[in-house]
Amino acid sequence: MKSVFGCALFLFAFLLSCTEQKSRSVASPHGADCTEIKASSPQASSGVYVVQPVRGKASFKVYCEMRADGGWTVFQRRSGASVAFNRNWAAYKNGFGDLTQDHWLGLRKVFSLTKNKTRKWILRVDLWDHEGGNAFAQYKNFRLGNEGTGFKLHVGKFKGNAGDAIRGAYAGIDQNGFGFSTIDHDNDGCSPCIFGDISQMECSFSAGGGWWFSRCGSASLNGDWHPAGDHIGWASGLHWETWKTRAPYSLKATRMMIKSV
Ligand SMILES: [Ca+2]
Repeated sequence: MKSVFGCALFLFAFLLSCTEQKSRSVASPHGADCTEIKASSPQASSGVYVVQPVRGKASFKVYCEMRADGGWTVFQRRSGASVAFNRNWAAYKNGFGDLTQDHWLGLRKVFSLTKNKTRKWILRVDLWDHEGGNAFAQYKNFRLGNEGTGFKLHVGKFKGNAGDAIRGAYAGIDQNGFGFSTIDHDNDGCSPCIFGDISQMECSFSAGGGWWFSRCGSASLNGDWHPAGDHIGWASGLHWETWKTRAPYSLKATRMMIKSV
């Protein structure tokens, strides 16, 4: 009886060690960015992966949106009010939220991905409204400047059906080439800005969150989230004013992500 028990114990230990070895051998794919991961592992599904940017100092986790047109590294997602976006410079620089849900990856990480000049990057912005509609904006040659430039936004040629809200609905509010602003870090070009009878010093204060504001402008996706029925009329909110021209309309959900080419 004792030896039967011993055998059973041995068998259990053997099976356990086999299972452990099997789980160890399944290494999750990694690469410089989600595009590289998708290219080397075409079957890889959307989820959290570790990336090590080319010439980047450190590796870090990102959410990869794996699509037929390649792997996209997500750096912004909004879908509700659970993660607050009214945060300061340090938070926008370092990132916040949950990678599998609403989050901001962090300007420093996006910079470290896009500073490699041997690759070009496409920015895709996905937008969802409260009525079941969606639209997108895509930009070639996306990159950010370093922290000394305020993580200045650079975008190239636009395509999409949401309109080019980064360059703006009218002249003088082009966000391309502007640094990032938060409530404690002012790069917005307002000192002050005059809108009708309103004088404004800081776009971040009325928008609620940080952005590459240019005399405020037509795009602002990090403002306060507002639910259906209460999403119209807010100066804060998730705005893409070349799509929702009956401004101010706060979007239901947004996603910003980049792909290397
Ligand atoms: Ca200002």
